[in-house]
Amino acid sequence: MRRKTVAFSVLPMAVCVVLLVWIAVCGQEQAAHLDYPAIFNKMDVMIPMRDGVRLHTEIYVPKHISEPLPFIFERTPYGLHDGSDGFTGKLHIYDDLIEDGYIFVFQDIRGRYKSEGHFVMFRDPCVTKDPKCIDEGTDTNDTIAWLLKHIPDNNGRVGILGISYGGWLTTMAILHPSPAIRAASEQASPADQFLGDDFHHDGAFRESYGFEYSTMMETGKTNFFFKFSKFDTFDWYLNNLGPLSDANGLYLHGAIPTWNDFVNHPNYDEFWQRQAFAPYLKNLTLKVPLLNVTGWWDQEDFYGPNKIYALLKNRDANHYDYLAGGPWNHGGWAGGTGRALGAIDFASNTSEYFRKHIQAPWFVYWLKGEGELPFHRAEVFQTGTNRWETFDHWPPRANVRERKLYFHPSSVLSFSPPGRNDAREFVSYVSDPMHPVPYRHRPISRTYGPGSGWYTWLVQDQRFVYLRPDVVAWETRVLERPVTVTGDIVAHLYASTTGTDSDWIVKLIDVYPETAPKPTPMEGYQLMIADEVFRGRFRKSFEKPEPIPPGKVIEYTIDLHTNDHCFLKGHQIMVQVQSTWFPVIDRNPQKFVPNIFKATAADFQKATQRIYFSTRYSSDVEIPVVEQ
Ligand code: PG9
Repeated sequence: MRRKTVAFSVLPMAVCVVLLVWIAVCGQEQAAHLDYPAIFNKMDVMIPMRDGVRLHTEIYVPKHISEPLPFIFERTPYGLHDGSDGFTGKLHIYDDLIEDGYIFVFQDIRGRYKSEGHFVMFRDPCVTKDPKCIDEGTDTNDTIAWLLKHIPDNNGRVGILGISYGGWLTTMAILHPSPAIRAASEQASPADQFLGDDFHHDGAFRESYGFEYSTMMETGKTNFFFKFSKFDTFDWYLNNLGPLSDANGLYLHGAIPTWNDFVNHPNYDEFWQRQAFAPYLKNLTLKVPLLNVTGWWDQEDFYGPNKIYALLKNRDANHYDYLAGGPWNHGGWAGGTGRALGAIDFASNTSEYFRKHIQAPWFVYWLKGEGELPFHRAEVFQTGTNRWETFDHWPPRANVRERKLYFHPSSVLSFSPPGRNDAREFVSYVSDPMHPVPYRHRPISRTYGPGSGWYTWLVQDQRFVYLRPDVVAWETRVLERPVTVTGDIVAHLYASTTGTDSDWIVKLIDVYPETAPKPTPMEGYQLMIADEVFRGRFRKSFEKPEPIPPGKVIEYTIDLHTNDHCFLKGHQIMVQVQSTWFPVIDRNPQKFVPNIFKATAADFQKATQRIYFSTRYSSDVEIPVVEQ
């Protein structure tokens, strides 16, 4: 089917606000969209599931069909939000698929918006053979069975996809997929809410996100935005909320189930392990081709898609496991051009490229049998050089050498290990939970909202905290040749604290040159390339936290995840270390308490931190360097 009519209508901002994951792209570029009512007939139906609960579903069937068509099926907890033309705003992100010819299906999941039933955040998958057991996979399969029977002119094939919560729904659906599912694309699906996605990173609680997301989803059937009494939520979380133990008493009154789960499951117990994908995916042989999609600066679910790809690739005899990665924030590939993120310009339209040259041909091949078999396992965009690369193995093995960037005295970072002359063995700073380091520029407006800095905080210039007394840094000399980092990055931190618990945050940064004759905002810019927090109590086990012996030097291995970035000639590589990142990460009291959600104001204390770089305790960041 060819594109026939193009109407220059612009997605209204109000729609952007409720679509959440699309908000990142809304308002950045004015997009021209298709004239959907001219292309589709719309059906609005309630589809019965095996337990009788009916799910609200909108079906868009092309008016002019010359051959049976496959379905593209997306499920969501965020509502379908029909525009003034009566058509869902969700169609806007599918323009590049629409022109290939599909029947589009959008569904509110159980208990959300116009669907019946009860919403459960991350409903567990059925593990029994009980035919009445329901989960997100059975709801997907029941809907597909209904569609195949009731919608004429379908070719019997279904492609499922979704971003974030929608990506998680997609991953759930491939555990026991209907045979009609012939292609799936999880995009930014969380994989583990304790180790790396929305709610915790390495056991550290994502306070502002956890609070705002759980209240948004569980206050009613539709999205609710918590009303802060202050614009600067840094101030609100620090002074109005204070310790997490006051949240229920002051604001939530026990009414938000997911918040209560946070409080009752402070460790990586069975509750979190059951929700994580590793137990389900590590032994799964993929029956469905899967395109995993990840953004290098995804502020919500970067861990997830990379983990799902990695869990599946080892048993992938069919070659069904694919990865696409690019310079995007959460969902940024789905709309807009992807030419820039915040102040960072990528010199080409990366999101458009993904939609036209990766996503569209991939679905066409599997659902319509047209085009060529997608061959490469991974297609990723290398930032710095700003070019697309393809790989048969990801992370690549050929021409890559693990190298360590060692910390030295006088803030020097270098590939040489510390020598005998390094007299000063450590640098120290005081971490004060009453004066935490902000994770983005203040004022920190609420997470989701028009103009919020949330969507681009990972690319904010880190000079706003550089040289704070509680942020320490190491920097290489000006690079005489480029250093390309492709693959997994790991920090090894030797550190001590005077407290009995502590957070360690490591940021790998590309420092732009200070050279241009005319000042530009990019001169000296400090761009984070990789970052992570590690909660010290979990250094031996995420299940059984232990106090840190005060003053003892301990090695922390911190996974900084994967990337493809070139530090260009003339740039410098920097590492920053700090112990607070507020309010995206809750404040560690720095005194071991059994459950931080129950810590009171009196438990929070200052601590003096030391980061070591001696021959015995040589802290470093290990990077996979591509040999030139
Ligand atoms: N990052 C969102 C989310 C997914 C799953 C659980 C909690 C939050 C989202 O954008 O859907």
